[in-house]
Amino acid sequence: PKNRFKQRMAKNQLQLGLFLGLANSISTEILAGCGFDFLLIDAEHSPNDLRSIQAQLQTIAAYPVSAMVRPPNHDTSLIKQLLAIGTQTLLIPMVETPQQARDLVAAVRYPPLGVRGVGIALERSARWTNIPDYFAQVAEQTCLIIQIESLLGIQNLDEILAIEGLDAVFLGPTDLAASMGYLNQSNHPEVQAAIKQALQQIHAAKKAAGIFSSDPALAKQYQAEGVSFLAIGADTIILRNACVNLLKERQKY
Ligand code: 3PY
Repeated sequence: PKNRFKQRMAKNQLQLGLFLGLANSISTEILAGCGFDFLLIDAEHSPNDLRSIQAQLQTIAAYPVSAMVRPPNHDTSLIKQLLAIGTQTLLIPMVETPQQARDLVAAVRYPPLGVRGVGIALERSARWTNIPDYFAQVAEQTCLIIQIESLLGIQNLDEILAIEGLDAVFLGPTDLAASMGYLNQSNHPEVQAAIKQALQQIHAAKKAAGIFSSDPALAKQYQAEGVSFLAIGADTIILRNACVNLLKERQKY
């Protein structure tokens, strides 16, 4: 299948998405029908495993929304499994050095460019069959996004951006703020200045940029600064807020 997220990213179209931490196909199916451009299945901070991720990929595939998966780390074997179960767009957390970025590019590509193992008879990505142009399709549709979310990552950004095979950079304001000594203060002027500067560097390298922001005013500012894909919330917090607000309203009566 085509990777609509990657196609829209190439055209610089604004895409809005949601983090999924509930780790279940029923809530994911409800959210898949809401009109988001992408849904990020998170395994860094949420209890998603390979089976829950695969079930959600199957669910999302029935709707006009793109799936993205964030593994908990850079483990090559895990990345191989995520690709095998049909992940087309990967968001890799905490990339800090050019070597890490090069290793990630190698992990998502088949030889000779990379080290991804070949086992298509067992893989959902190949639909368990021998599609004639499978390898060309995979090369075209796979989208590798790295997260820059630490001071070291920011310091190495230009060198990282020069590495071939990275499709986009996603900034993580919360972790970046923490690494700059401003835990839980992603609105701090120094953090905002670092984000603005990073966006300029990403733009100059002709790469797409994404970011997380649930604050509408900040999200607008990031868009003006060159962000084309935005995660604007998480299923967990939306569910909680909706319930808290419902109870607040009813206590009026
Ligand atoms: C961060 O802000 O650090 C993220 O990883 C996005 O949620």
